[in-house]
Amino acid sequence: MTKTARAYTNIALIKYWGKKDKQFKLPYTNSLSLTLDRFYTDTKSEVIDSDKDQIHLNGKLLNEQQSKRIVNYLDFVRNYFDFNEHLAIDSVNHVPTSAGFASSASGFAALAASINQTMKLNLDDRSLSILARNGSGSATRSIYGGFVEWIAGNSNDTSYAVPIDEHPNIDLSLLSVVISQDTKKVSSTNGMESSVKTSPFYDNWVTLVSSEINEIKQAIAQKDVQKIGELSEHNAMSMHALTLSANPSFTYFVPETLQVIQLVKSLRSQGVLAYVTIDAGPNVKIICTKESTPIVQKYIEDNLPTVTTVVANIGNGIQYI
Ligand code: 2P0
Repeated sequence: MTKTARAYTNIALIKYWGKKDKQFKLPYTNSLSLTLDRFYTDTKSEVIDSDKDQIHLNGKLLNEQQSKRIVNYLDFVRNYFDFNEHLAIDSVNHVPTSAGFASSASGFAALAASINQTMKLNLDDRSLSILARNGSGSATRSIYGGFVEWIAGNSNDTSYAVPIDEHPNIDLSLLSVVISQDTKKVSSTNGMESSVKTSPFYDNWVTLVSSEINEIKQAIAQKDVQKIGELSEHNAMSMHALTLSANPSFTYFVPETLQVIQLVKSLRSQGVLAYVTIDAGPNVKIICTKESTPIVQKYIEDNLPTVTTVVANIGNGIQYI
């Protein structure tokens, strides 16, 4: 009996936004994330006597169209590791869309870990992060817990995640503010491609990220949550500036996104520790401390009654259950 592989989602503090190689999902820059404890994917797999893979997601058998991305990934893995067997995959997402997080990071990290076990590939964590990257870029980082850096590299073998501090003793929580659960109009893959090709600021982004990665690693070592927050917020705003400066321009922000940003700035002017980060969607994540979390949560909910909030803390790397 193979065990269930569990992977947690992660939030990028210094973001991945742009591929220099689409086939292997090699990014232009390093990125740095925090793995979260609340949201995860559980995946089991087994070899089946069939010439087709069978994919169950949340208890439901996916049709050909729905399972295309996963089957393409399994084809890649079969080809890469030179095996022919087809697999039954049973994956359960505990990353509710209502929590405002995408499930591709935990989804492909759990899938890679599960295949590693079932096919007895004996991959170490580094190779597992390489395998997860070929499913989705952000999945590279979900192999490890805590603070994780994805080294961009320049080939399939040199682009992988490394743990910075898997169990940091730091007073940092993340408040997720859920504004909309609608599917985004521009996927991350298309959004980053358009930013790379058409934003006049893309080269500046690459330069900025390399310095912000070094600065945030220092702030993590010093357990300086305020500095981590300042760098994360600036990096997120710079990423979203790439969407606004693309041609044609686009944005993931909706009016409430800007309202949350204003509320956080107002709290900060009152001395409350709170900084925003925003991924490729309208929802806002707020970096807080234990002390500031309930204050921020109440202030946001009082001022914006239509949003919901969820608190997450620092999570672990891949587990087998
Ligand atoms: C990140 N995001 O670093 C960035 C920040 C969204 C904004 O990685 O094309 O689903 O599968 O590699 O990983 C989301 O993009 O994209 C993402 P692909 P992915 O977390």
